[in-house]
Amino acid sequence: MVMKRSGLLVFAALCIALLSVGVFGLSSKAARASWHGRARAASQNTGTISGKVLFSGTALKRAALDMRSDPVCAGQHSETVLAEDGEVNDNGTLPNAFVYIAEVPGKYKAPSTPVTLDQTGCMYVPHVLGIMAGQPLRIVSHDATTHNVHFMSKNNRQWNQSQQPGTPAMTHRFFHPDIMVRAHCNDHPWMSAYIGVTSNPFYAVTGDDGTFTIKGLPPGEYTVTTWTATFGTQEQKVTVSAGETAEANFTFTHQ
Ligand SMILES: [Cu+2]
Repeated sequence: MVMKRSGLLVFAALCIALLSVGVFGLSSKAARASWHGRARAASQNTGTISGKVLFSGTALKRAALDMRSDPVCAGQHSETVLAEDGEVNDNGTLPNAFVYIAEVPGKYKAPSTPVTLDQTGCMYVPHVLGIMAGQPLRIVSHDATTHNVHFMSKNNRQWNQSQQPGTPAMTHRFFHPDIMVRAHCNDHPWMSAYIGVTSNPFYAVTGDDGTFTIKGLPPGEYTVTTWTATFGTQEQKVTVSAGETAEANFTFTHQ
């Protein structure tokens, strides 16, 4: 009788031990799962805005650039060069639209990596670019003629520098946000570029497919602005959620 009872006790103790191992195993599995969940949440705590800049209507006739005043410039083009402003892509979208978010909470440090503005074929490449306030702008020339780079800023000092052929790159910084700084060349009046100077890295320039993507945004509601040289500027309110992509499309037409 005594033996039987102690046998039962041993059996019960074994059952409790097995049960607790099982429970412990389960709870550590649950802990691991929740740790993975947190890690995933940390990498997905920002969101994206992406969309298209569309054009509705008939594209404008773009002016032909007259480069005859400088044979070095004219001699670099075998075909007529059209003004870039007003260009519409084949798929009905706009290139060279500057999409940005003026107000984003927090402070963003300007990258030390320069953005390059090239002068080639007596044209600025790219025609539209974005840069953060304080970030270096590297200005290079591939032309065998003298250029005069003139930045007509609204919120920054004007800047006007000649660049001789074969001379090293020049560096310039804009210290205050400025939408847009127009660049032009005093020697070649057809040359123009636009520089969007921002206080944060949340901007994009559309290319030949007219799309843009702005990543890494903290969740929140933002005013997204799209600037174009020819068709004006539009704003749109967009809500960004963590780990998701919000869509924002803009449609421009003749003003
Ligand atoms: Cu020039």
